[in-house]
This record gives sequence, C-alpha cells and structure tokens, in this order.
Amino acid sequence: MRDRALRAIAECQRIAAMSEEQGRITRRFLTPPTHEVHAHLRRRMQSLSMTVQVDAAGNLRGLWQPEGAAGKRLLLGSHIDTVPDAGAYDGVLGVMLALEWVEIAQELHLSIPIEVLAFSEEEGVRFGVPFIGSRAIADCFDPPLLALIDADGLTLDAAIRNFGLDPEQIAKAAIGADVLGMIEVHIEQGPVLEAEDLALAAVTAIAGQTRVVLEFAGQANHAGTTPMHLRRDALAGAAEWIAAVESFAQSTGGIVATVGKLDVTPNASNVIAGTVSMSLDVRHAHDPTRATAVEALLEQANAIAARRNLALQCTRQLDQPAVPMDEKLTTFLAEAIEAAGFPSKRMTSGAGHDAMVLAARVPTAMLFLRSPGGISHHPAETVREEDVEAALLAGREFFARLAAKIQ
Ligand code: HGY
Ligand code: MN
Ligand code: MN
Repeated sequence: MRDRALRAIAECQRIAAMSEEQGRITRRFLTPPTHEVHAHLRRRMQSLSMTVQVDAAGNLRGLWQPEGAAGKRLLLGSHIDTVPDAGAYDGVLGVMLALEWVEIAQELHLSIPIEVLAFSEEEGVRFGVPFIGSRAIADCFDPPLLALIDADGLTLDAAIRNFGLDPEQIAKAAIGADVLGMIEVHIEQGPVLEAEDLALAAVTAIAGQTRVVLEFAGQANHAGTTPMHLRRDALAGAAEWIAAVESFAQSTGGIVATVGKLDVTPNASNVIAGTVSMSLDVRHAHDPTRATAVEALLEQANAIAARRNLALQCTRQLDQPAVPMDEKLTTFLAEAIEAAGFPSKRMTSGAGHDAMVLAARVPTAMLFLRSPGGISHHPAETVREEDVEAALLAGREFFARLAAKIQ
C-alpha cells in the first residue's frame, strides 16, 4: 500500500502546479487551471475503466460500474478548488484517495458501483458562497446564486458558461435515491490528531458556520489636514471591531471567529479610509451558541459604528447549520479503521466540508488524516506517507467488510 500512498501524494503535488498563480497554489471555482485538473483526473478515471462526465455545476464525476452490479452506488470524493496560496492536500487528497480506494475495491471484486466526485467549489472564495458543486449534487442549489458576482464583476452564471457548461442544466446534477452513502476522506486541517499522535479519525459532526460581509462607511479625507476629532475613519472603526471579535471569541468557549478579508477604500497612506469591507467567519458545533455569538458581534459592530458616526451594512452570505455524520456509516468506518490496526478516534470537524451538504440527502461519513503541524490553508500543509497508507488500509478493510455484509 505504501506505493499507492506515494502515488496519491505525488498526484496531489502534480495537481498543485495547476494553479492560477505562478509559484502559489490558487485554484478558485471553474478558473482555467480547473480544465487541466479535469483532464488529468479524467485520464486516471478512464484508466480505472470509469465513465467520466462533468455536470453543469462543474463537478467532475467518474463512475465505476462492476460487471453485473445493479444496486445502489457508493459516493466517494472531495473538492478540487482551493483557497489562495493554499496547501496541496486540502480537498485534492480526498479525490486521489477515492481513486485509490476504487482500485482497491476492483481488486477485491467488490460488486458495488462507486462514483468518485471531484467537487467544483467548496471553499467559497470566488463568489463568497461555498458548496456550489455539492449543492447541485444534493439538489439544493438555489438558482438566485447564479447572480452572484466575483471580483471581476462576472456572474456565477457567466463563469459556468465560460467554462463550457450550461447552468440551465444544473438540476440534472442531482443524485437520486440510488445512492448507498457518501464517504469523504480529508486532512483534519487542525492540531488534534497530531497532539494525540494518531493517524486517522472518524468524524462525528461538522461544525456550523456563519459568514457575514460587513461594511463600515465614514468619510475619506486628507490625512494631513483633518484634525482627529473631525474624522469618521472607517478603518479605525473596523480595527476596533476586529479586536472586539477576537476578545469575544477568546472568552466564549468553543467559538472560533475570524476576520480574514479586509478591503479598504481608497487604501492610500495619506487618505483617511472612507469605507472598509470585511469578512466575518463564526463557527461552533452547537448552532444556538453560534447564532448568539453572531448576534453579539453584529451588535458590537453597530455600537462602534454609532459611536464613531459610521454607517454599517451587514450582508449574510452563509448560515450553515452543524451537521452530524451518519452514526451507522461512521461506526462501520471506525470499525474498518480498527480492523486495519489503527485507533479509531471520533472527533468533530471545525472545517466545513462538502460532506455536510451531501449528509442532507444520503448517509454520510468522513475519514480524517493527521495534519502535521496542525496547519492548513497554507503552503506548509502536508501529510505523512504512513498516514496516507493507513487511510488506504482502512479503505481496504471498509470494502472487505462491505462485501461480507452484502453477500
Ligand atoms: O473553510 C472551511 O471550513 C473549509 O476549509 N472550506
Ligand atoms: Mn477542504
Ligand atoms: Mn479548505
């Protein structure tokens, strides 16, 4: 299995070079490098005797239909889009391990069809809203999303058409009732498995997340001639609120809150900032706690805006509830991890995943691999060969037990 693990890692590194930017890994939803990734994965899927299609939401989908198998199919996969200046394994490793699992299933002569999904959009970087690909597959794509605009003023509709797809056909991407379940394999992206010196974990639930765009508007003015007491400085107001976000989250157990994106206008050293647009990302495993935290943080923004005579606009982009994974499938996966010789830790995921969208439609489970250094959404993101091998051994046990179950 070590050779397969090395191949999966090498494939992630090869796909990492398919980027919008020289020297950095950046591959937003349906940007041109996605065509390269599709071509590469298509060749690999065809070498596994899979039929390949790209659906109208840009998901690349490979189906292995064993001779004579007519039953429900298992879904495997993860996303191929990335954040800016990303690591090489977030998403893509899950697709490469899915393809290795297919080859293992074929060697075991598993008689269950498997569809591997390379989701087109999980990060929500290009249009601000995540899970566009998996929403289409889970039949919960909202057509008004097509009017979303990216940083270049292109609509989601136009981005899909520019990629050579027809957004009118998105409804056809939806899965029907002929699906056994979905397993997403993904790096943990945090410090837990490394701290406990564990290779793998079965995910019990995925934390809910809220994304809001806030805009403070004051008065741009001359930095040299405007006395301090006559200013309506949008950036000073934003800075005060960002510090308040951090201290609120530090004092509220289990909440993580992040302001990761900041756009300042006119963004010049000798001009007082007129407007500041920023992102708020709040997560928690318990939805009411997250909702209360978001309300408290928006109230603080309002209070700061009022005191500083700034206008405030808040636009909610996402309110994704926490999602439990399917108990039976997760237990089945945990037993396979143990049968492969590894402790089967159970843990929640702080990161969002396409699995949380699919879970609304089919029994869904997630397998985590250790993130050395606990770092992700960063070029230093990495995996250990032995942990990738562990995920392959767990996959072989998973299929062996599945085959025994259906006999
Ligand atoms: O932001 C997230 O949780 C995921 O990595 N897209
Ligand atoms: Mn991911
Ligand atoms: Mn990610």
